[in-house]
Amino acid sequence: MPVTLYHNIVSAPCRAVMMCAKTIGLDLEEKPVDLLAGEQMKPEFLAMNPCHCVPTIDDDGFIMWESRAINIYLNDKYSSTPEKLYPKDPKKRARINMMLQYDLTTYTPAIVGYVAPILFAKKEPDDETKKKLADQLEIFNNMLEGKNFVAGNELSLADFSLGGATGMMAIVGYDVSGYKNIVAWRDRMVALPGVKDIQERMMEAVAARNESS
Ligand SMILES: N[C@@H](CCC(=O)N[C@@H](CS)C(=O)NCC(=O)O)C(=O)O
Repeated sequence: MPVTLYHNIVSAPCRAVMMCAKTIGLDLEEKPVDLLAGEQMKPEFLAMNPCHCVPTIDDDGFIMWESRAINIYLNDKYSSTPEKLYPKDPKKRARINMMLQYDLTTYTPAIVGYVAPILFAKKEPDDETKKKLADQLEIFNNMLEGKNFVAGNELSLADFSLGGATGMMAIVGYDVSGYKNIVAWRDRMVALPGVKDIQERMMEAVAARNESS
Protein backbone atom coordinates (compact mmCIF):
# COMPACT_ATOMS: atom_id res chain seq x y z
CA MET A 1 0.00 0.00 0.00
CA PRO A 2 1.80 3.21 -1.10
CA VAL A 3 1.82 6.31 1.07
CA THR A 4 -0.59 8.87 -0.40
CA LEU A 5 0.57 12.49 -0.56
CA TYR A 6 -2.05 15.20 -0.97
CA HIS A 7 -0.10 18.05 -2.41
CA ASN A 8 0.22 21.05 -4.62
CA ILE A 9 3.47 21.22 -6.55
CA VAL A 10 3.81 25.00 -6.07
CA SER A 11 3.72 24.58 -2.29
CA ALA A 12 7.18 24.68 -0.68
CA PRO A 13 6.40 22.22 2.16
CA CYS A 14 4.90 19.76 -0.35
CA ARG A 15 8.06 19.82 -2.41
CA ALA A 16 10.06 19.32 0.80
CA VAL A 17 8.17 16.07 1.41
CA MET A 18 8.58 15.00 -2.22
CA MET A 19 12.35 15.62 -2.04
CA CYS A 20 12.62 13.63 1.17
CA ALA A 21 10.62 10.71 -0.25
CA LYS A 22 12.78 10.66 -3.40
CA THR A 23 15.96 10.68 -1.33
CA ILE A 24 14.91 7.75 0.86
CA GLY A 25 13.58 5.85 -2.15
CA LEU A 26 9.92 5.94 -1.14
CA ASP A 27 7.31 5.99 -3.91
CA LEU A 28 4.36 8.24 -3.14
CA GLU A 29 0.92 8.09 -4.62
CA GLU A 30 0.37 11.75 -5.47
CA LYS A 31 -3.05 13.35 -5.17
CA PRO A 32 -2.94 16.98 -6.35
CA VAL A 33 -5.12 19.42 -4.43
CA ASP A 34 -6.24 22.58 -6.27
CA LEU A 35 -5.82 25.15 -3.50
CA LEU A 36 -6.97 28.08 -5.63
CA ALA A 37 -10.22 26.22 -6.33
CA GLY A 38 -10.58 25.58 -2.58
CA GLU A 39 -10.44 21.78 -2.77
CA GLN A 40 -8.81 21.73 0.66
CA MET A 41 -12.04 23.13 2.14
CA LYS A 42 -14.19 20.24 0.89
CA PRO A 43 -15.77 18.23 3.71
CA GLU A 44 -13.89 15.05 2.77
CA PHE A 45 -10.54 16.87 2.98
CA LEU A 46 -11.48 18.64 6.22
CA ALA A 47 -12.51 15.30 7.72
CA MET A 48 -8.96 14.17 7.12
CA ASN A 49 -7.15 17.42 7.97
CA PRO A 50 -9.10 20.09 9.84
CA CYS A 51 -6.19 22.51 9.23
CA HIS A 52 -7.03 22.29 5.49
CA CYS A 53 -3.46 22.36 4.31
CA VAL A 54 -1.10 20.43 2.13
CA PRO A 55 1.08 18.45 2.43
CA THR A 56 -1.09 15.82 4.08
CA ILE A 57 -0.21 12.13 4.00
CA ASP A 58 -2.29 9.01 4.37
CA ASP A 59 -0.20 5.99 5.29
CA ASP A 60 -2.70 3.15 5.26
CA GLY A 61 -5.17 5.19 7.34
CA PHE A 62 -2.55 6.99 9.41
CA ILE A 63 -3.08 10.64 8.52
CA MET A 64 -0.75 13.48 9.28
CA TRP A 65 0.22 16.95 8.11
CA GLU A 66 3.01 19.46 8.86
CA SER A 67 5.81 18.82 6.40
CA ARG A 68 8.72 18.72 8.85
CA ALA A 69 6.93 16.19 11.06
CA ILE A 70 5.93 14.19 7.97
CA ASN A 71 9.55 13.99 6.84
CA ILE A 72 10.70 12.81 10.26
CA TYR A 73 8.00 10.12 10.18
CA LEU A 74 8.71 8.97 6.61
CA ASN A 75 12.44 8.87 7.30
CA ASP A 76 11.96 6.95 10.57
CA LYS A 77 9.57 4.46 9.02
CA TYR A 78 10.77 4.00 5.47
CA SER A 79 14.46 4.80 5.22
CA SER A 80 16.80 1.83 5.41
CA THR A 81 19.36 4.21 6.92
CA PRO A 82 17.29 6.73 8.95
CA GLU A 83 20.33 8.08 10.79
CA LYS A 84 21.78 9.44 7.56
CA LEU A 85 19.26 12.28 7.22
CA TYR A 86 18.40 12.55 10.94
CA PRO A 87 21.28 11.34 13.14
CA LYS A 88 20.60 10.33 16.74
CA ASP A 89 23.69 12.12 18.02
CA PRO A 90 22.16 14.85 20.25
CA LYS A 91 24.21 17.73 18.88
CA LYS A 92 23.82 16.75 15.23
CA ARG A 93 20.08 16.29 15.69
CA ALA A 94 19.81 19.56 17.62
CA ARG A 95 21.37 21.44 14.71
CA ILE A 96 18.92 19.86 12.27
CA ASN A 97 15.99 20.66 14.58
CA MET A 98 17.25 24.21 14.95
CA MET A 99 17.32 24.68 11.18
CA LEU A 100 13.87 23.10 10.81
CA GLN A 101 12.50 25.55 13.38
CA TYR A 102 14.36 28.45 11.80
CA ASP A 103 12.77 27.53 8.48
CA LEU A 104 9.27 27.21 9.95
CA THR A 105 9.29 30.40 11.98
CA THR A 106 11.56 32.75 10.06
CA TYR A 107 12.96 31.73 6.67
CA THR A 108 9.82 30.37 4.97
CA PRO A 109 7.63 33.25 6.26
CA ALA A 110 10.12 35.78 4.86
CA ILE A 111 10.00 34.09 1.45
CA VAL A 112 6.24 33.52 1.40
CA GLY A 113 5.69 37.11 2.52
CA TYR A 114 7.60 38.26 -0.54
CA VAL A 115 6.34 35.76 -3.12
CA ALA A 116 2.65 35.63 -2.18
CA PRO A 117 1.69 39.22 -3.19
CA ILE A 118 3.32 38.71 -6.60
CA LEU A 119 1.89 35.26 -7.14
CA PHE A 120 -1.64 35.80 -5.88
CA ALA A 121 -2.25 39.54 -6.29
CA LYS A 122 0.29 40.49 -8.99
CA LYS A 123 1.41 43.16 -6.53
CA GLU A 124 4.91 44.38 -5.66
CA PRO A 125 5.84 43.47 -2.05
CA ASP A 126 6.20 46.48 0.25
CA ASP A 127 9.59 47.77 1.42
CA GLU A 128 9.37 46.13 4.84
CA THR A 129 8.68 42.74 3.24
CA LYS A 130 11.57 43.22 0.83
CA LYS A 131 13.91 44.10 3.69
CA LYS A 132 12.76 41.11 5.75
CA LEU A 133 13.64 38.76 2.90
CA ALA A 134 16.97 40.45 2.14
CA ASP A 135 17.89 40.22 5.85
CA GLN A 136 17.08 36.52 5.99
CA LEU A 137 18.97 35.75 2.80
CA GLU A 138 21.99 37.51 4.24
CA ILE A 139 21.70 35.60 7.52
CA PHE A 140 21.11 32.25 5.81
CA ASN A 141 23.98 32.87 3.41
CA ASN A 142 26.27 33.51 6.40
CA MET A 143 24.99 30.38 8.16
CA LEU A 144 26.04 28.32 5.13
CA GLU A 145 29.63 29.58 5.22
CA GLY A 146 32.00 26.59 5.24
CA LYS A 147 29.18 24.04 5.07
CA ASN A 148 27.94 21.80 2.26
CA PHE A 149 24.43 21.59 3.69
CA VAL A 150 22.32 23.60 6.09
CA ALA A 151 23.09 21.66 9.26
CA GLY A 152 26.68 20.74 8.48
CA ASN A 153 28.54 18.89 5.77
CA GLU A 154 25.96 16.12 5.42
CA LEU A 155 22.55 16.31 3.76
CA SER A 156 19.78 16.24 6.38
CA LEU A 157 16.01 16.59 6.67
CA ALA A 158 16.47 20.33 7.17
CA ASP A 159 17.81 20.73 3.64
CA PHE A 160 14.50 19.64 2.14
CA SER A 161 12.52 22.23 4.08
CA LEU A 162 14.85 25.14 3.40
CA GLY A 163 15.27 23.85 -0.16
CA GLY A 164 11.52 23.84 -0.76
CA ALA A 165 11.28 27.42 0.46
CA THR A 166 14.29 28.61 -1.52
CA GLY A 167 12.80 27.05 -4.66
CA MET A 168 9.91 29.52 -4.40
CA MET A 169 12.19 32.38 -5.34
CA ALA A 170 12.57 30.97 -8.83
CA ILE A 171 8.82 31.47 -9.28
CA VAL A 172 9.20 35.22 -9.10
CA GLY A 173 12.67 35.33 -10.66
CA TYR A 174 14.30 36.69 -7.48
CA ASP A 175 18.01 37.22 -8.10
CA VAL A 176 19.94 35.26 -5.49
CA SER A 177 23.26 35.41 -7.36
CA GLY A 178 24.73 37.79 -4.75
CA TYR A 179 24.33 35.09 -2.08
CA LYS A 180 27.18 32.81 -3.11
CA ASN A 181 26.74 30.19 -0.37
CA ILE A 182 23.01 29.90 -1.06
CA VAL A 183 23.66 29.47 -4.78
CA ALA A 184 26.30 26.77 -4.18
CA TRP A 185 24.02 24.92 -1.73
CA ARG A 186 21.00 25.26 -4.06
CA ASP A 187 23.07 23.75 -6.89
CA ARG A 188 24.04 20.86 -4.60
CA MET A 189 20.35 20.30 -3.82
CA VAL A 190 19.30 20.42 -7.47
CA ALA A 191 21.97 17.78 -8.24
CA LEU A 192 20.26 15.29 -5.88
CA PRO A 193 18.27 12.58 -7.69
CA GLY A 194 14.77 13.76 -8.56
CA VAL A 195 15.07 17.29 -7.19
CA LYS A 196 15.48 19.01 -10.56
CA ASP A 197 12.39 17.24 -11.82
CA ILE A 198 10.33 18.46 -8.82
CA GLN A 199 11.54 22.03 -9.38
CA GLU A 200 10.68 21.80 -13.09
CA ARG A 201 7.20 20.54 -12.31
CA MET A 202 6.73 23.57 -10.03
CA MET A 203 7.82 25.97 -12.78
CA GLU A 204 5.53 24.28 -15.32
CA ALA A 205 2.56 24.58 -12.95
CA VAL A 206 3.28 28.28 -12.41
CA ALA A 207 3.61 28.87 -16.17
CA ALA A 208 0.32 27.07 -16.83
CA ARG A 209 -1.37 29.17 -14.17
CA ASN A 210 0.04 32.41 -15.59
CA GLU A 211 -1.18 31.47 -19.06
CA SER A 212 -4.70 30.80 -17.86
CA SER A 213 -5.03 33.95 -15.72
N1 LIG B 1 3.50 24.43 8.34
C1 LIG B 1 2.82 23.73 7.28
C2 LIG B 1 2.33 24.73 6.24
C3 LIG B 1 1.26 24.13 5.36
C4 LIG B 1 0.64 25.19 4.47
O1 LIG B 1 0.51 26.36 4.86
N2 LIG B 1 0.23 24.78 3.28
C5 LIG B 1 -0.40 25.70 2.36
C6 LIG B 1 0.23 25.57 1.00
S1 LIG B 1 1.93 26.04 1.08
C7 LIG B 1 -1.88 25.34 2.22
O2 LIG B 1 -2.22 24.19 2.14
N3 LIG B 1 -2.75 26.36 2.20
C8 LIG B 1 -4.15 26.17 2.02
C9 LIG B 1 -4.95 26.49 3.24
O3 LIG B 1 -4.35 26.70 4.32
O4 LIG B 1 -6.16 26.53 3.13
C10 LIG B 1 3.75 22.69 6.66
O5 LIG B 1 4.96 22.88 6.70
O6 LIG B 1 3.27 21.66 6.17
